[in-house]
Amino acid sequence: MPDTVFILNGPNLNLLGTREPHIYGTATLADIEGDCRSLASRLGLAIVFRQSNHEGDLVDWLHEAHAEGARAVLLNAGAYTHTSIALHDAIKSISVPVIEVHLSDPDTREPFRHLSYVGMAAADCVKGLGRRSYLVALERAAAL
Ligand code: CA2
Repeated sequence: MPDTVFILNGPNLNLLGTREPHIYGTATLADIEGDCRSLASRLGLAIVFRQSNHEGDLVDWLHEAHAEGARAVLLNAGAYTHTSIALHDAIKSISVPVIEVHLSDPDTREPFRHLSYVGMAAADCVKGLGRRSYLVALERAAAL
């Protein structure tokens, strides 16, 4: 699947659009998936779009993206960004480039969000653009 981009979303992102709109916007994850599907079809890319609240699912899906020969992974690991050495190691263990994605800019928020284990292993990062972060990251994936 060389023209496939996996877009993986971590904990609590299934509830987007319901709380904290001043930080995350009003779009739901389904809205963001729709944005990504429209852009992907214009770019000639297929996408696999998933969300899980479980760290191991995200690890398994990174391995799957590698096994399937995906072009890239867009990963919004949610709070696991700041805690997960397992995700860090999974990113390092695959040859598929991973682009870290965030709706908000964690660097301008609480200090505990300033450390990113995902970012230490990822090839690139797009953050702070709200739902548009995903589209900018998808365009970068298409250019890889
Ligand atoms: O800005 C981002 O995209 C984050 O990855 C979102 C995570 C946060 O832990 C990261 O530091 C930055 C949190 C997602 C929480 O999702 C919510 C969904 C509905 C209502 C409130 C939060």
